[in-house]
Amino acid sequence: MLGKFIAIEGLEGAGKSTAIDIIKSKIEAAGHKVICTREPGGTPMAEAIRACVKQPWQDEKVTVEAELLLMYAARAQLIANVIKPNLEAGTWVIADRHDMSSQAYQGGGRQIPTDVMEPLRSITLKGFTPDLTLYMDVEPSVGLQRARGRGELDRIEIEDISFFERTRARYLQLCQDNPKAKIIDTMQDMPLVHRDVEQSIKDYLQYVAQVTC
Ligand code: Z5A
Repeated sequence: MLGKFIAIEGLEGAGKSTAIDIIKSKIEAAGHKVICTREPGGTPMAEAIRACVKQPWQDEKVTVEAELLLMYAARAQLIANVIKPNLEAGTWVIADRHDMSSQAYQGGGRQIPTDVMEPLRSITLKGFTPDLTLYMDVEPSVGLQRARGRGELDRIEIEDISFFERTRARYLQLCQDNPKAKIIDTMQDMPLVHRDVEQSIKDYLQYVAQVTC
């Protein structure tokens, strides 16, 4: 692929939105065209799936299997219609969440076994992975307090703290096993978080410049 695919991951309230703004402006300043995506979502069909996944369904129980399948359906649409065509055209793509979210939330939080998830990952991704993942790490109690300050909660945000603790633990484990993932400590004051995000993207841009010349 000519463009690069950068995924930003983390629990709610981790500060992904601000990190994405910083990263986008640094990459553009280096002369690359950039688009941003969000998951679930990012195409008309995937946005409809997002609305479906986030809303409470009153008396109908949303099964963990349905939630899992919807996440991968939305991802398949986004990869085929937006991410890959843009990367092939040389545009860089910054993703607000990607597959690591499913591994952490559905695999860790919902405790879906890896042998159930792997076939879905394989069908959907076909080996496609981010060139760089920045995981914005936050303790669940801190992140949820930040996120909940914003108002109404969606179907996943109302889960209890142990769900988010399992999700965070899985994120940390996935980052340890992935040499292309970097952890940013977002419990620091904002200027320090922004400094670390800037440094990570500066290092990555330098690395790309070296390997392409
Ligand atoms: N989900 C899933 O289960 N499986 C999947 O495969 C995928 C997703 C792809 C998407 O919701 C939901 O779907 C999400 C995971 C699940 N559910 N939950 N729960 P979303 O897209 O609506 O929500 P989000 O991705 O979690 O976004 P968010 O809550 O907006 O998080 P954020 O973008 O990281 O937060 P922020 O807006 O940048 O920051 C939140 C506030 O904290 C803001 O006021 C900041 O100014 C403040 N903040 C940020 N950093 C700091 C620091 N360092 N100090 C002080 N204050 C800070």
